[in-house]
Amino acid sequence: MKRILSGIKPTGKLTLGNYIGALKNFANYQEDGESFIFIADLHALTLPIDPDFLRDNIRDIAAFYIASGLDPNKVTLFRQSRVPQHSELAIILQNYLYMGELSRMTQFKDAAENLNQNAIGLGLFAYPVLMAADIVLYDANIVPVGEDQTQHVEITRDLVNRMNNRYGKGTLILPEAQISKVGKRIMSLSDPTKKMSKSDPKGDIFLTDTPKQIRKKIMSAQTDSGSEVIYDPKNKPGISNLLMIYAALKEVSIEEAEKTFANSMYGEFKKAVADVVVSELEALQSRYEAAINSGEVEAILLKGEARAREVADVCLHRVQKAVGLR
Ligand code: ATP
Ligand code: LTN
Repeated sequence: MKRILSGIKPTGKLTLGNYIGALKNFANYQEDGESFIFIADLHALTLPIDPDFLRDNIRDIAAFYIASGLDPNKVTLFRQSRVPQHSELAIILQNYLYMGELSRMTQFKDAAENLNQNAIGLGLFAYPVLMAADIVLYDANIVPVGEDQTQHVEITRDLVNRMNNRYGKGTLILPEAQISKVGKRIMSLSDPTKKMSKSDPKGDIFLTDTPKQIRKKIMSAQTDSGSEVIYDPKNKPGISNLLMIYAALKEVSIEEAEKTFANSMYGEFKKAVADVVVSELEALQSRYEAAINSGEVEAILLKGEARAREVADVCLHRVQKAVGLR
């Protein structure tokens, strides 16, 4: 049976980008194999974050996992920091990823650019080591993520090949990124040349936004010159982004979405996009409230963590044995 693994860092309020690029897909995979979906709380510490804010974000992601349709009886849901095997394996694996390749990672370069050179934590630099540990620890075959995470899965694959060449085939399982065709990269509504991301909230739609906020943001989203609703990310990034959002939520192809709006003006098109987002997020929010009010989130995580520790021990022991620690 295939193993599926993914996670989200609790660094801020979840966005529509997180939902379309990651969250929404997790539920689709739960019937395809054994899924491990976690909250990457250790990764959230790689940039400065307020402890109470972090705690709130962790709880929110857990509730959104449940709200997005992940069934705790089928999927193992857990906090990364409660499964010490992640840290133990990362300490071993850090010896097999090299300074040169780590310093070329785009996410590191982008984050480091905005920091004082003397205040870049080692954890930020070593982020891919921990992420590789997250993935291989569960012998994951499939890693559903947004497009921006491809490089992290690639470096994990390099590491797996390196370990397997050195210690024998089967020491680690080779994972593969799964990136959804529609919605792999949702852009900011205020600047459609930039990714919508929770750490740069300008132009974001948050999963907790009210219908009024959502409509306002979409109706004032930056669009392009001309009046045709066509998919052309280079020349029409704003309209293309809205088409992408529509297609992803309606689960239709971009071509089908284009056809639907072939005779529409921008205003009419934006209204239709807003309707779809509002209806999807209203339903999601009511399931989110139900999850929080059920009082069961903590128990679900504790159960997931017990299971995750059991599964993780198998790979950790195998690696310890391979390298000579057992
Ligand atoms: P941060 O701003 O803190 O870096 P982020 O909003 O980019 O965070 P992550 O926690 O890094 O989000 O990502 C969680 C998942 O959501 C990843 O699989 C990532 O690829 C996906 N994702 C994030 N933003 C987008 C986006 N704009 N479009 C599609 N997928 C996205
Ligand atoms: N780096 C990812 C979060 C993450 C992750 C993982 C995703 C940490 N470990 C393992 C998939 C598999 C991000 O969302 N920025």
